[in-house]
Amino acid sequence: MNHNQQEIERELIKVINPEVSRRQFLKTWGISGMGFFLTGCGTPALEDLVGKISEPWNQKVEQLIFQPQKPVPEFSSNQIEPKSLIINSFRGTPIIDLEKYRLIIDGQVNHPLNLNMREIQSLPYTSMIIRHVCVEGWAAIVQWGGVRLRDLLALAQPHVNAKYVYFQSADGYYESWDLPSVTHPQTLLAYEKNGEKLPRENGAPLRLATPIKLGYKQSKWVTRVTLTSELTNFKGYWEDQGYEWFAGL
Ligand SMILES: Nc1nc2c(c(=O)[nH]1)N[C@H]1C(S)=C(S)[C@@H](COP(=O)(O)O)O[C@H]1N2
Ligand SMILES: [Mo]
Repeated sequence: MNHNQQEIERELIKVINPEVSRRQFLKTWGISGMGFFLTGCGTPALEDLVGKISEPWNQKVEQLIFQPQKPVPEFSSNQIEPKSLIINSFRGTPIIDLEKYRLIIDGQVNHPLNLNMREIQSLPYTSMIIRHVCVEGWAAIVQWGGVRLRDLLALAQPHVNAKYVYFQSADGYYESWDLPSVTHPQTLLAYEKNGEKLPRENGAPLRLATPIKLGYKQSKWVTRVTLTSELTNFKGYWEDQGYEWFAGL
């Protein structure tokens, strides 16, 4: 069974703010939205926003973000298996206009973000060599480079009641995660694979990568990250067909 994007969006709107209509929703959070990085003069620069991290906000999330979570041991560069990562896309590779591409972070946050790739790549870079495991019976040791999701959440400042994170992808794929897994130091939004610019079929410009969850949790072509206090009837593309939700490794 396959759910369409509008249906998923409607479910998400219900948990974010039951009162707003879809149109209002799009106006507030979407293309014409109130993100911090809309072009034009007078909008706060990334540095200004980073400065605001010292303001009080969700203590629980702050703890999750800054407390040391145990890292998963990594591999060395000579262990990378460049041919083993099998392309696994339920609907082919979507066409994304990189000039227009934005990553939206919204929902239960103080500062919704609307970032282009230049802004994302100006954030601290992290590289890791980990094993990707697909339930379909294959695995691959891969190097991923990108930004820690926890750094993006620190900028967005989650509300006290934020508990889950929804990821929407350009191909209609969707996923939901628990917050501690999202703030794990090895959970990245990656734009690099095995030392090269992330290929389109592997999720360019931005995909999830982590050593703590199965392959199907690691959304490719991520366009939107939405924090919520509840899970909806839609938990994830594979989960809604019976796969396990937590899917930890
Ligand atoms: N948007 C999107 N993300 C996705 C998928 C997909 O079909 N669409 N497939 C998932 C599955 S099952 C796996 S194993 C990995 C595969 O990543 P790769 O194609 O880069 O090897 O992507 C995951 N993320
Ligand atoms: Mo997979």
